[in-house]
Amino acid sequence: MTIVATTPYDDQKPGTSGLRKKVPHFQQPNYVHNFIQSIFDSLEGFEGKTLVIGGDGRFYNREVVQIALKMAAANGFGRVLVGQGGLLSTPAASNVIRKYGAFGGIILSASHNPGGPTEDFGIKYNIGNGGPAPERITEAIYARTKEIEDYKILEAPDVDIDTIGTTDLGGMTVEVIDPVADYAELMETLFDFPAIRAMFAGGFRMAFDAMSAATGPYATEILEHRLGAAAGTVRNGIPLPDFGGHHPDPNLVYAKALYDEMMGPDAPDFGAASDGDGDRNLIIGRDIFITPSDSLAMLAANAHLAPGYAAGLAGIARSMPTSAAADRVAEKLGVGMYETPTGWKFFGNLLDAGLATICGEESAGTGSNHVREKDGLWAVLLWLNILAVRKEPAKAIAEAHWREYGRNYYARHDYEGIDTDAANGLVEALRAKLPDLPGTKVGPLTVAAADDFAYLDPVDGSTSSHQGIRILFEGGSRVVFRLSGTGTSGATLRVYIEAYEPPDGNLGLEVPDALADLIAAAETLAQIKERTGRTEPDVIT
Ligand code: VG1
Ligand code: CO
Repeated sequence: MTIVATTPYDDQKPGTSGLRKKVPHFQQPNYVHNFIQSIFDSLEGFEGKTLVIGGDGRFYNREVVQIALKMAAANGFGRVLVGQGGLLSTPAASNVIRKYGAFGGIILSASHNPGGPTEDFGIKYNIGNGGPAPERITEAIYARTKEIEDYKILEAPDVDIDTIGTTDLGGMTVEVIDPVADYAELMETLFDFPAIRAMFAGGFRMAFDAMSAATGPYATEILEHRLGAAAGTVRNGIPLPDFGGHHPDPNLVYAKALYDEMMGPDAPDFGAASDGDGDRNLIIGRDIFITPSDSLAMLAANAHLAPGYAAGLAGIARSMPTSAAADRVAEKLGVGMYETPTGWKFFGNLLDAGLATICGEESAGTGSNHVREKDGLWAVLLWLNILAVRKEPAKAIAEAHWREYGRNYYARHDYEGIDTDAANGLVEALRAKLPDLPGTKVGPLTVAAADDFAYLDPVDGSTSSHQGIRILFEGGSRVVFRLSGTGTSGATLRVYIEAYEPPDGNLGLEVPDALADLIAAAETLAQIKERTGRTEPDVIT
């Protein structure tokens, strides 16, 4: 074991989901080592215990796996479970941590951001429940990065991570595991595979875009091999270090080809896509895009149709910017509803305490208590299970849902790579005017309430403030403003827009029409044009 002297970097603060930077940034001397040592220095009691390591296969994944292995050995871990080829989707990593009782895990991913020598990379620590480290730990890691003086590493040749089996690394056991097997087995316990298999055997056609990212091997094994979907159902199924040059974000911009196909004359019955690390999902039925917020609500309303949820839900949780569609389902089911800040780490306590069974975010993340991360393929399989039982198209299920609960029209407008000072100024100005807003008119709308969202965790009593500016209008519509915590260049402003139509209201509007007054109000309130110089969002989801 070698102790290497190092000097701190001042920018290793974990964001919404770990530390994310451009690859060249991570390639600075000791940048990766400093961060991994700071993780280990912030933990206690892992001597001899198991660590899980895996990533989404993007550029630099393999190199960092080797560094993490040698540092884990030098720091005293007893065993590391690493996905073959260094690959583990984020939900699969969460499952492996839980299943094998690991102390924690290091997940290498920048999720839905592009990969390649000049694109994004990320490192995240997950705790023993399989979920992202809570803020108390990420704050400790950040504090440590600012004063780190040395790190521990084993001087050893690289470990063969491509061959399944067990090797020794300086007294630590390294087990290279099949990244798919445990995950596929878990899915079989949750869903009615025979019913889904029968649906495919009956001619049901599906298109799944893995976006040349981590989900490919999982989707191919589960959909095509175990469920009998036609060969070719999974597209872009081989994970590539640069995702084939694509942007692995499953939304209507980057998965436009799939969308167009699903709206076209020869559309398959069901379309879906996942992101770089496999924790997000896009759901498109024939002739209908299901917004992630709606998908959460519809999955929650129908979850009992799947064996894993037949006993019903304990509760539902959603991030604050996610639409309130799921709230209406929780109300009808008579179960708890929890509203958390953005980021999956806030769901961990609710899931561990048995308060929530299903969680979701407007950013295409849905999941349940089966792991402690959001899970793209899980959401797709739950949809398939529901379709197989109800024997109706996704569109009919969505429309029936709206007729029962009403419809939350929803869109998110992203302004990417804007000047950081301008973005902070915009948020500060909004914050300053909050007390005066209630009662004021913005176009045809009247502000009912406005605040800066703060969260009190009902399980551990911790608080998180400044989690987004909420402006609620009379009638139940709202606009939310927050800055992204996952970007790697400049700032990204996210504006979340939601309008509610009751069951007897107008359920068939085009989304931009339904939201037009709110979009105008967002501009008036935040002065987006004036402050950022942008007249249009870069991405609308
Ligand atoms: C975004 C999403 C958030 C999600 C996070 C991580 O964060 O808005 O809902 O949990 O990404 O997802 P932000 O701070 O940029 O808005 V993933 O798939 O990157 O692990
Ligand atoms: Co992701």
